[in-house]
Order: sequence, then structure tokens, then C-alpha cells
Amino acid sequence: NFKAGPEQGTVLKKLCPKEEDCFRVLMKDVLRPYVPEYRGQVTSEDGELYLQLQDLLSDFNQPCVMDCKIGVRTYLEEELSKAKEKPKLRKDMYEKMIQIDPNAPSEDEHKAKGVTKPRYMVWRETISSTSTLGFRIEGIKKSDGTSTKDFKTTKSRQQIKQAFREFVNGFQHAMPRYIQRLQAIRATLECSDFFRTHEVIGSSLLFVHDHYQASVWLIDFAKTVGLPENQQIDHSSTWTVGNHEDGYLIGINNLLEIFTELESE
Ligand code: 4IP
Ligand code: ADP
Ligand code: MN
Repeated sequence: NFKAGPEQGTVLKKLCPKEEDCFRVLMKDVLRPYVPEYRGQVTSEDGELYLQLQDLLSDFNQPCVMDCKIGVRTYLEEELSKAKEKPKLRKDMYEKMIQIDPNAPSEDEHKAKGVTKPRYMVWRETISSTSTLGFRIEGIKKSDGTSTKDFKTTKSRQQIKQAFREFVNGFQHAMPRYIQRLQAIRATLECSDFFRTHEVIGSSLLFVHDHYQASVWLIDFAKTVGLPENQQIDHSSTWTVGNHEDGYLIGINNLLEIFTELESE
């Protein structure tokens, strides 16, 4: 999905038109300092279209990287209505499900060897911290280059805290910078036109530190969509079908609370 960009300090991500729309708006929004710079489309040798984005890691030496997916919901309302109209059973998602918990599928799902996408996504939300804390850890890469995505069942506050402790272990300066930057992000979200007018689903915060610096950016707008005209959300009320709430601020607030607790340990 990703490769090095033609210009120094850039990466290429497979073009998704919805995501490009978001980046265009973001480049003119108050959130601009908190997202990778968007440098336009490029076509690769094989004729595929890509978005050229600022490489957020290029200013770091052997960075530690953590991807946290933000929000209480990880699929679009549109995906839900599609699945209701025309339930499509996903064998790949059934397989991913039984690999973690062979007892998770219902009798019917076992028989069909398939689950719908929303069923799988909701299950993922509830076995992780997404449904309770409004964020989950997707992956962590250490400075030695090794990485793990083994956080699917990291759910409790204690488990999350332990993972964060290990992430910043040996980098004392990182936690206060992360807290400062998250506070700045929260304050900026509050006055952002982009945030006021979009439902932010499946988007992540990317935490990056090395021995000198630490920072956080908003990434991945592939499932971020403009709200219908006249529809408003506060990003923290309970989601019910049709209200478009994403719980983004629930995640930000819990992250800040947990980081602050860790800093005072
Ligand atoms: C994945 O599940 C992630 O939720 C993907 O989200 C999602 O892609 C995949 O759906 C789903 O199978 P696991 O993480 O449990 O493997 P992301 O790309 O943000 O990681 P979408 O397309 O929803 O973003 P499918 O339908 O692409 O397989
Ligand atoms: P996808 O939509 O395929 O999930 P993301 O945009 O979430 O793609 O990016 C996947 C991973 O790629 C992130 O977890 C992060 O490690 C890395 N990444 C994404 N954007 C950037 C960037 N601008 N600079 C450096 N690394 C990035
Ligand atoms: Mn993603």
C-alpha cells in the first residue's frame, strides 16, 4: 500500500479519492500542522495513482512508531446499510475471527464459515479497547525495526498502560511531548472546520519518537467522510444508527488521561 516517494522525505499511498478530498481540505484547515503534508497525485511506473505525502519519519533517527486507531466505531454507516440490504459473508473475516477465538462465531456463522463485515468490525471493537476507550493500538514498531500488530485483544486500561509504558521505555522525554502535542491537537480539533463537518472513521494517530524528538500526527482519512448537510455531531455522544457520531473525542480524551497518569508514575 505504501512506498517511498519520488521526492526526498515523501511516501506514496495508493490513491483513494475520498482520502484525497480530505487532504485537499486539510491543507487549508487549522489542522494542517497535525497531518502529513499533501503534495499531490503521482503516477507510478506501473500506471497506478498515488497520493504523495510527507514522510513523517524522515526527521527521526531509528524511530519508535505507534499507530492508534481513534473512535468508538471503525466502519461506515454505509457499510452497515449495505450489509443489511445484501448480507455478504466474508470467509476471510470468519478465519481471522476463529484464529483469535474459535467460540466467537455463532452456530450459523460456523455453518456458513463466514461473517458480515460489520459483524467482524464490531467484534474487533469489543475485544479491543475501541468500544470502551474510543481508541485501540493497531501496531508498534520499535527502534530496532521489529514491529508487532499483536494488540487485537489489548482491551483493559491496565493492558493499554503496560503497552504504552513499554513503548516509551528508555525515552523519558517522549511522554511530556506527546501530552503537549495531544493537548494542542484537541484544542485545534475544537476549532477545525474540517472536524466540524466530517465523520472520522478508521483514522489513526501516529506517535513517533527517537532519542531527540517526539510528535503525533493524524493519519489515514480513507474512511473519513463529509457529514450530510444540516447534520451535526459532537464526536463524543453515543453512536446510534443514523446519527453519524464517531467517538473521536472520547478516544483523544482517554489517551490524554492515560498518558497523564503514566507521566505521574
Ligand atoms: C481489517 O481488519 C481492518 O479493519 C481494515 O481497516 C479494514 O479495511 C479491513 O476491511 C479489515 O479486514 P483487521 O485489522 O482485523 O485485519 P484499516 O485499513 O484501517 O486497517 P477498510 O477497507 O475498512 O479500511 P476490508 O473490507 O478492507 O477487508
Ligand atoms: P491504510 O489505510 O492502508 O491503513 P494508513 O494511512 O493507516 O494506511 O498507514 C498505514 C501505516 O503506514 C501507518 O500505521 C504508518 O505506520 C505508516 N504511515 C502512514 N502515513 C505515513 C506518513 N505520512 N509517513 C510515514 N509513515 C506513514
Ligand atoms: Mn489504516
